[in-house]
Amino acid sequence: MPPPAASQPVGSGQWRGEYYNNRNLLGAPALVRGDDRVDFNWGFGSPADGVIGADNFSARWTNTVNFPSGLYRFRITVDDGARVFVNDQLVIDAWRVQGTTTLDSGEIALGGSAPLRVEYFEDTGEARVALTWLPTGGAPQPTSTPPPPGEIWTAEYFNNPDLSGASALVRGEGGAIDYNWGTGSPAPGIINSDNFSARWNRAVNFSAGTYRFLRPGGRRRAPLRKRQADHRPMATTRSHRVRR
Ligand SMILES: [Ca+2]
Ligand SMILES: [Ca+2]
Repeated sequence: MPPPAASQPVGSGQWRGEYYNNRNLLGAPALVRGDDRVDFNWGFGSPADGVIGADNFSARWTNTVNFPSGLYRFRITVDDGARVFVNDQLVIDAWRVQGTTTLDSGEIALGGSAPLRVEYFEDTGEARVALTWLPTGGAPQPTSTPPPPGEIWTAEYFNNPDLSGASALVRGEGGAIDYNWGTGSPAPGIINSDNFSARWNRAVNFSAGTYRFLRPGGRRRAPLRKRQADHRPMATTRSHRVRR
């Protein structure tokens, strides 16, 4: 029979640390406590004198961490073995008897909160484990990018009816695409009153579903079936062509 688990409070934001007096996370933990970081160098000692042995023990740490959208790389430095899970996916497998070893994950796209889990075991001799992560500086996934503040359209105007060549004017425009220029120009002195064209682009957040795009006052309707089933923002660009 394992001894009753010792339990200490796990604070908000802390890692929940479960410690076992065996190498395989078996049975009930002998100790549960909050740890501020997964960053320990116990040397020849124990994580908890009198409760956990100095050899042949294991531990599991779990936490939920909020990540700004982007690409990340996780790194474990460990003696002896460890596994790292992000979103319940194994991203580093270093589960073996070994002296101090450092291993990196591949690039992982994250945005918002993600469950993290580290599993660790000590064979004999010295014991240490440290988890870190860093943004890789890679471009965030387009599907995780929120729309720009103020929901600004990028408007490009062309002095031809075909959106061809370089635009004659590019400007940000807030609000709806809802203009009545009459016999005038969208930008007198820059854009003609006739034979011009324009394109508006903007990222829009859509909840999952099917949408119909309507032209106010027009009879044409263009259905768009949203292909994504999750709730992440969808980056989309829609071209709206105007001839007058
Ligand atoms: Ca040891
Ligand atoms: Ca060791």
